[in-house]
Amino acid sequence: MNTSSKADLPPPAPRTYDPDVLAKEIIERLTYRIGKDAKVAKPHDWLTATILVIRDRIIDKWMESTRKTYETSAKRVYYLSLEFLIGRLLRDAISNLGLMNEIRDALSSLGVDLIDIAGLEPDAALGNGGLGRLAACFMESMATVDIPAYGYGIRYMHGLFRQEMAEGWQVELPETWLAHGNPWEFERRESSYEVGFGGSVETLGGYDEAPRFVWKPAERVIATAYDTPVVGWRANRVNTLRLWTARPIDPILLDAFNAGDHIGALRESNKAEALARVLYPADATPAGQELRLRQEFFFSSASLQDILRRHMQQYNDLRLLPDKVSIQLNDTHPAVSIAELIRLLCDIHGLDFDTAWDITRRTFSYTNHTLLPEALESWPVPLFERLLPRHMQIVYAINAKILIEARKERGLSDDEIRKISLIEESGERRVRMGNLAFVGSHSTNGVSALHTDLMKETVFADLHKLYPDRINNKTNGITPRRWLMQCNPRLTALLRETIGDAFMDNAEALQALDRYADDPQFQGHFSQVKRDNKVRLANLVAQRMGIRIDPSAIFDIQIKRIHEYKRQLLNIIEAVALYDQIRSHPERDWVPRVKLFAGKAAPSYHNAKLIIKLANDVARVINNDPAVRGLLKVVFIPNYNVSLAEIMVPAADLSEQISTAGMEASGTGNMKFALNGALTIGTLDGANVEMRDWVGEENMVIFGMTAEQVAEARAGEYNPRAIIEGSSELSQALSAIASGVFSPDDRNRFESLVEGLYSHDWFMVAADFDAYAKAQRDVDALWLDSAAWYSRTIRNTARMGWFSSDRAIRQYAKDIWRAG
Ligand code: T68
Repeated sequence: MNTSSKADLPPPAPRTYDPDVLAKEIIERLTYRIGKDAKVAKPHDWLTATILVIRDRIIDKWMESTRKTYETSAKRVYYLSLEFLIGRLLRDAISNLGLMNEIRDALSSLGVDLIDIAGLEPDAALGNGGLGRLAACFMESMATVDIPAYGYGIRYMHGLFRQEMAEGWQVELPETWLAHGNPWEFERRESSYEVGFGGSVETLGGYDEAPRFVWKPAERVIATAYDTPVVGWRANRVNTLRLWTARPIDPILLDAFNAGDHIGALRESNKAEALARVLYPADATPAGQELRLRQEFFFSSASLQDILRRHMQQYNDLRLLPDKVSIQLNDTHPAVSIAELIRLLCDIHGLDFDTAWDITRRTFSYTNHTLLPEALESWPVPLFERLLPRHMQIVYAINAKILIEARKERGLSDDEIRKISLIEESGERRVRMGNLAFVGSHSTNGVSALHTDLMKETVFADLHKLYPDRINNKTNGITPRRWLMQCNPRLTALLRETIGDAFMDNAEALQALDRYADDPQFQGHFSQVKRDNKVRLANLVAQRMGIRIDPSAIFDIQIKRIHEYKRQLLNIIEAVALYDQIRSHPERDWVPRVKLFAGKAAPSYHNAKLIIKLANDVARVINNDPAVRGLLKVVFIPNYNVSLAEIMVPAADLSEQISTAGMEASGTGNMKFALNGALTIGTLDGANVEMRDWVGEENMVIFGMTAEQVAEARAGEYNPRAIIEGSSELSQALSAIASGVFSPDDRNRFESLVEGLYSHDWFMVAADFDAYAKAQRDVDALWLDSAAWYSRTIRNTARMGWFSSDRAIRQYAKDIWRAG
């Protein structure tokens, strides 16, 4: 058959949305794809069959989107991220296709309940926390606002570990999301690339020619693509999430095998496959492992080869790359891409260094997600050089260019030069990935206004002086599809009845709700929705943990990674102080409260794991003390993930966003809660600051030191001991914890944690404690005035539209990518 006749073939007719047809197709998939008779099919089989039917509807749109990008020569955006914290996809896909009622009816005609089978889908937990979840929200928004985009990452066989509790201690177990296969993805064997490691660099060319460099890697692996379609709202567009898996070049060393070395014969294979085996579970601390650097290079190289192949096939001109391609680096994890693109342009495609450098800078942009010094990635020079010898040369060449320019044209001092160098010289020499990402891009953005300002003053102060136009802000956002419409169908229905459907296409139309904030009837409906969501969570807690919680109490929720800067400890200490107060003053009108926690700690983060144990120990004592009379409960729900968040967020009355000011780059949980009608108790940190600007100071409970005050206290003579001794509530709570009231089996368990507060208290728990406790009593007072409470929480929902990731993506597209 010749190609023109293939191209002339009409595409198959798009699939219909008729429930009867859908039901027939589900049975057809069950029979012919899964090989099961409906009579004996297990719930998992129904799930797979349903996904396959949905997937067909997506494919129609997917091909249309891909074709349109090609035909209009549109610019493509590539989002490179080592993490995509997607969660479940079924409900997202059905709802964005507008197929919810049809699928529900189709399944129920077959005697199958959609909710039941949807609950069997495993979470794709290919991320640690905010950074990975942001990537997932951005993928959905890019499809929604019609930007031709590809996400590139790694198809980890094991995502973030499963957390179990053993007597209140976190235990990590492997997560196996692929155990039942993954019906969403398509393996693309034809999209396979070689990725090298180690070896040496040969220099070629005569004495009167420019040298040419040839990297001869000692090891090579194959990267193979797996594609998952990402459907935008109303299926406007379907984009691709392309995740790489690693395979050996030779699946088995046959000589070794035949010689009887059955294990050794698989060594290469195991080594290759280790690359895509597990997600590193460290949040905000560099993993400091060779395998991590290998993962970073592996997916960077495969992605760039793929991007260049697609570009060359369509345009056959590398100089057009910055006009047709934007590559966004999600933190520094893919920053080695900058050196890899230069290598591919120079060594493979024959461009000179200066041209390659110019193309590279105009193509890349970089998002920074943290200021924590311990989290800024850097690699020891010997390791980098051994694994990536050619890239090490390129890093030195970039460094020379930047530093010579800075010295000659800008007259920078030695000290200033030292700070902008790509190589850290103090102690062991290291490659600074943040500086590489900054200089190799045309844009470096922070994720909230405060974080961006602090970036200019701290980590990138010197680079900012040299390149004053480069740093810009793109405040984070969340997708209102998953984080309102799907996770909170009751509130969505109420909103539609009240203000119509406009908010479903434009979250900022939620503003129309503002005028109902003081309407008693609407408040009644709004509070009933909240109550229903709380009952759902209370049932989950009862089932999973055997703890009864009362839906009429304040549900006070802190869910996020466990980290000292996020100050779960402050919240727990306040619970202990409140416990003391309730017992000492039984005559007062205490407001019933349930403090809920969930979150994972990095397996090597000692204090974070101790904080989890403390939460559990405190919970056990408080929940079983009859003197508390049920007025306070503390619950730590194990194994926090996206699906659990989807149940907890709509059920919150109070959202805890209490990080030490200046430490949380943005936060996105804060946005999810406020959108779903929770009141925020929070510090002026990250995006909380902009939330206050949008929802109004009177509609949040802000407390504590500002970022400036924190910096001053740290630079001056902060004396936490004096502060603790000056606060009777705090010192009593701390001595109860330190003396073993909550850990009778090991009285010294929390001594070190408490001692850390007395001796340095880097995260200013002591400094903020009294303000926090007072703010909590203000919350109690407000709760007792239910009209005042709901008028505030309704205004939160009404005014959070700006925090949609659609807005964030439009800003990236306009200011950074010039796409769409
Ligand atoms: C988070 N960062 C920020 N890092 O902490 C949060 N780090 O304030 C912000 O809202 C969010 O990014 C999105 O911008 C992270 O989640 C990591 O998960 C991480 C993972 C590996 C290494 C370092």
